[in-house]
Amino acid sequence: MIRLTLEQARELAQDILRRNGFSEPHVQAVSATVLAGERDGCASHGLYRLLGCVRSLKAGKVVADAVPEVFDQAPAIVRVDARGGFSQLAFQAGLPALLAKTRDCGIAALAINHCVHFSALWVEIEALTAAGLVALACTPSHAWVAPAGGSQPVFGTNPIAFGWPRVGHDPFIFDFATSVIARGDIELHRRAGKPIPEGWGVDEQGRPSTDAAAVLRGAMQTFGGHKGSALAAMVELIAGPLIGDLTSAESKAFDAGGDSSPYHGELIIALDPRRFLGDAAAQHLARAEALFESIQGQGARLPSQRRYEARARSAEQGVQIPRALYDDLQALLVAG
Ligand code: NDP
Ligand code: PYC
Repeated sequence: MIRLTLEQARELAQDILRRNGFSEPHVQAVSATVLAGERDGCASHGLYRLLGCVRSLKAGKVVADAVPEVFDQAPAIVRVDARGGFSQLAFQAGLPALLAKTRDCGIAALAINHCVHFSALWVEIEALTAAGLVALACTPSHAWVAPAGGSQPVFGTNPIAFGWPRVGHDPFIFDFATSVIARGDIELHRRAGKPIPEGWGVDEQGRPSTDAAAVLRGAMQTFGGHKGSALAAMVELIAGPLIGDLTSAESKAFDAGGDSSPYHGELIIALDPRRFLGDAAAQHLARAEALFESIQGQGARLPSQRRYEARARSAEQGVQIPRALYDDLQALLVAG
C-alpha cells in the first residue's frame, strides 16, 4: 500500500485530469468527488475512478471541456444539460437554482441530462443536507444487473441516496446501489485477484459465480431479490424516461461494447422542512432524533457512520491505496 496525505491525493487527481486535457472546472469538480470517496473509505468511488475518466476521454465518450447549461424548466424543476461532460460540474451548476426553488416551493427537483456519471451520490446529498434540506437522488448506469428471476442484464447498478439534516450531528445519509454491491467493488476484487462472495452475480451462462471477472462478463444481482429489482426499475424510469434521458440499456448501447463510464441523466429531489412545517420545523426535527437514538441505543449503527469515521481518520493519517493502483495512476501522468 502507498500512503498519501489528502493534499497529495488531491494534487495527484488534479494533475491526472489536467494533463489529460480536462478543463479546469471539470478538474476541480471531479477531483473533489474522487478525493471525497478516497477520504471517506469508499475506494470503489475514490482515486480508482480516475482510470475510468481517462479511459472514457480516450474513447471519445466524455467532453473534456463541456459547459453545463441551466434551464428554468418549471416553478419547482431545474434542468441542467451537462452537454456530454461529467455530472459533477452539472450538479454544481444546477445547485443554486435547486436551493432557491426548494426554499420557494418546499419541494423541487434537479434533472441532469446528457452527463457522464461515475460518482457516489452522497457527495451531492451532503450539499443539500448542509443547507438544511432533506434530499433524495438516483441515477441509472450501464445495464449490468439482472432482474430478480432472470439472468440477463437489464438494470444499471442504479444507486438511491437519501439525506436528512441533523442539528449538532453529521447528517443521516444512506447511499446504496440497488445491485447487491456497486460494480466498482467487483472491479476492485478482480484487480486484487480476490473471489467475490456468493450471491453477488452470475456468469455468462447464468450460473452463480464467485469469480469477479466472470460476473463482470455475466450479470450482477439486485439486493433483496424482487424488492431491489423493483427499486432498480423505478430508478430506470424516474431518472430515465421521466427526465427525457437514457436507460441503463440505452447507455450500454451508446458505449458500443466499450468500457467507458455510463452516459445518462440523474434526478435529485430536495424538500425543505421549514416550508412543510413553518415555525414547528425545529420541534419536529428534534423528534426525529429519537429515531436515531433508538437505532444507536441498541448498538446498531447508522448508515454513513463508518464513512464519517473514515473521514476523521483520513484527516489525520491521509489515505492508503494499493501500489498497483498508484502505478496505474502514475502511468496516466506520463501518457497524458
Ligand atoms: P454499501 O453497500 O457499501 O453501503 C450502502 C449504505 O449502507 C451506505 O450508506 C453504508 O454506510 C450503509 N451501511 C453499510 N453497512 C451498514 C450497516 N451495517 N449498518 C448501517 N448502515 C450500513 O454501498 P454500495 O456498494 O451499494 O454503493 C457504494 C457507492 O457506490 C454509493 O456511494 C453509490 O452512490 C455508488 N454507486 C454509484 C453509481 C453511479 O452510477 N454513479 C452506481 C452504483 C453505486 P457506510 O458508507 O458508512 O458504510
Ligand atoms: O460502481 O456500480 C458502480 C458504478 C457505476 C457507475 C459508477 N459507479
